[in-house]
Amino acid sequence: MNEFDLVVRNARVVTACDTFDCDIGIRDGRIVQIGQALDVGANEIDAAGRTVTPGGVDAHCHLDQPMAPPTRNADDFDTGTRSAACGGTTTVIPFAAQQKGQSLRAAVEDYRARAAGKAHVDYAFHLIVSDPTPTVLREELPELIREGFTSFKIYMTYDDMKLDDGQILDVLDVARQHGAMAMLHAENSDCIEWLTRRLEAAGRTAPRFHAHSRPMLVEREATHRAIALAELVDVPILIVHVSGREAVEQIRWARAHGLNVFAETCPQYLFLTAEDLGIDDSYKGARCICSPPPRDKANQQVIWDGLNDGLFTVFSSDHAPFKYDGPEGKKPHGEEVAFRHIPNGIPGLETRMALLWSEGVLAGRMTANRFVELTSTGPAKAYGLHPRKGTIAIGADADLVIWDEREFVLKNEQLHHEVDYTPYEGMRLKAWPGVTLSRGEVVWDGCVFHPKPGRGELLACGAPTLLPKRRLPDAMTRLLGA
Ligand code: DUC
Ligand code: ZN
Ligand code: ZN
Repeated sequence: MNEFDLVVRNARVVTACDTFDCDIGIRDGRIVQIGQALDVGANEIDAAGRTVTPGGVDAHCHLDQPMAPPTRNADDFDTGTRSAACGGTTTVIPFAAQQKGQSLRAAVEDYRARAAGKAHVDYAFHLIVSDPTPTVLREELPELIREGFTSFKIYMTYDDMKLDDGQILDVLDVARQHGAMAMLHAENSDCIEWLTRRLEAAGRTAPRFHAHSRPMLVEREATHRAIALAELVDVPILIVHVSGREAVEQIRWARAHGLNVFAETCPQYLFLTAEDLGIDDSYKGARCICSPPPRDKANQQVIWDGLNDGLFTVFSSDHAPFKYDGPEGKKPHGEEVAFRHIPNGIPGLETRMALLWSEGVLAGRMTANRFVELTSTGPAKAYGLHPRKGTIAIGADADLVIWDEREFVLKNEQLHHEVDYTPYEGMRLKAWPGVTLSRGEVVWDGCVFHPKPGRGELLACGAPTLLPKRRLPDAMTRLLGA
């Protein structure tokens, strides 16, 4: 009998901190040996001349998230994880979203049912807390954290989701007491509403005015406020989908003052600008409507700088898939509508890894180790999945990407999501995953997807491991004597 189910031979392995040549021995879905000239496995993949990185952890994507009709996500756990696998992502973390008036537990059970039997790669859930009732704060949230749902998103905008400052403090306090990670969508809701009404009154309702309704100021103000609220409670936070300079400056300020403020950014803030929402009133710009909106070239450079100098911990897709054509997506009921009514979000699960590998690493803008840290190790640590996920090490899940370096022009028809466009159509890329292994099984071989719905497992997350275990008593405990 072979010692290994699979050996990946002659790999140039890149982790967040090291680069080395070796064979990887895999048994029962885990990495059991790393070395040279390993024994023959039952199966073998020769990776000679190719780089092998940990499978991607996409810590921000939306799959089959319940929403008000007619709007519906184009991808569910089947098509979304298919697309993830073909793009080199082996763990996804979408959101179990609480509706106002709904129990958080019910939201999780509903979402568990939506995922059951469908996923091709492993997944965990973040929670979205939109109704922090006393029961949610005192019972449901602490229980769910204990059960492995250790991160939750807080919205500062969107009427059906947003919390006021007092509610945010309450939820952050639960994160502090139970060691969870709070993720903040930082945009000032009232400013957006005020600007939107002004634009509508002036007849400016084309897709491109979405960007005008959410200038960087609204992101800057909310980022500042989120940081202040977290400082008051004395809890680490992670600001999601940071778009440009003004929010970055707030986060740098917080860091310089010793606050534990982490940050995420996404491909759209590197590769798109507000002009992709339209330079005239064409409806096509609806395809690139997302929030915060993409900014300009100068802000793209600010994001590149933050990726390289450690400001960002996480690089996610924020895959929020809506079809351009069709009544459930960007044209609700089949109609071209004012920007206020256009669903926010763009697809990106499948392109996230290759965009950053091509335009970051192979274009000489980023080290390969930093790429791994941002796309895999950082998110795994932020959300309590490391070291099972996010690295190549003995004992870790055998989630691997073997890269093929070849030039090609990206086309939506090559992708495996259910969305009828990619914002990156026509981009010239230098690489794509040649093999994706999920717990030692080939799910993508560079040409063909190997479907096995239901093989993906729901992961219980531990506490975030970006920081040392909390020293006690902390400031809030001292203040309240609790
Ligand atoms: N925020 C997200 O995180 N995703 C899609 C839309 C949004 O506003
Ligand atoms: Zn958001
Ligand atoms: Zn999102």
